[in-house]
Amino acid sequence: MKVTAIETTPVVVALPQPIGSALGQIARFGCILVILRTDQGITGENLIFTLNDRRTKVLRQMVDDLADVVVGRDAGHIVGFWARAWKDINFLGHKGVPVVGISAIDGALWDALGQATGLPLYRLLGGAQDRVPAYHSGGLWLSRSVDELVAEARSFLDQGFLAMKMRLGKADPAEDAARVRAVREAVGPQVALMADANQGQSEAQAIRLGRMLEEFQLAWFEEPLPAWDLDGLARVAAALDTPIASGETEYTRYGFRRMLELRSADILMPDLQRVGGVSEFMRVGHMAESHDVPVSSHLFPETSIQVLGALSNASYLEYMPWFSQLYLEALEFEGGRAVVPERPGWGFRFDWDRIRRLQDQ
Ligand code: SMN
Ligand code: MG
Repeated sequence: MKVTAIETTPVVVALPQPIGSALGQIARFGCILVILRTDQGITGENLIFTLNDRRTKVLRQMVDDLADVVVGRDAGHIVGFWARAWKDINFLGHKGVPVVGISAIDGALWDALGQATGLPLYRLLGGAQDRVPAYHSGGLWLSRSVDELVAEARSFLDQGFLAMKMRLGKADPAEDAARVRAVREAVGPQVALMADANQGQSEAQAIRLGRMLEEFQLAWFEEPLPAWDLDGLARVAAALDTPIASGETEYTRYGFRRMLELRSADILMPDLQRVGGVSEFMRVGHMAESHDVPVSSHLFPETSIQVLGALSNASYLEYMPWFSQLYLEALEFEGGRAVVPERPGWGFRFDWDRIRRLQDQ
């Protein structure tokens, strides 16, 4: 089976209302849908995006421009594609947009392989489990009042979730601590509660805030420091009992290798779009396994579930429903765990009728 074309199509997905985080306000997403065509009529799909539809054209151009690395080649030689593309992007750099381009095509190749073999990716990748614990991440924003936080946390429990994530980043750490206290009291001691600072703290602030939060038994304290400060993160991790989760802003095996060497985080959180796709997520997952470090996913629940289903050190799937409306199928949950689809490839296909309606808006 040979790759005949890579096609990209943009679509903007708007949130019902803007949300606040330490990354700033988020109102919409600029998505690039990737379709990989083959001479057998089989297609592979994938999705990448930018926050607030900013600089989306650059992502699209990167994917379009990498097509010549894969078109005309064997669609099953995914490792070969990755190695060629890695060499090809050397001059532009081995982080950022070039790696997102590789991720986009890598994921589409894996989906095409799944479609061709009839197997879900988690089975093609080895298969570890068909259920993955999931936490609700689509709420508890910094922009919510304490009353809204409590109501939203309860609604997640009513939906059957046993784990959820809130955001940190108020100017006064005592206010962050009060908000965590309110949510912890609303959900009780059994629920896994995560808190994400979205890189908004200095090392001293992170240690002080982390100490204030120890009593709430967080499942993890996420991305306290700017993503480039892996040494500082290691010191924060050493200073606190609460586990540190990080990695959504890190790239490839080389970035995660450094994190593991430094012991920057207790839980790694690769993001399928930044890590380098399915191939690199698996490499990072296995490398983390050799350090007895668990991995969680970042965004993209419909696709990330297949890689977590293939790793014995998978911790939580981040359930963020932002792009769910783009797919024909919906994720299913049972007892707080997401069900890994047994359908081919990702197990989720784009809903082109819905996508065309969004493009016309
Ligand atoms: C996050 C990522 C992207 C946009 C907003 C918030 C957050 C997460 O870091 O982990 O979900
Ligand atoms: Mg995060």
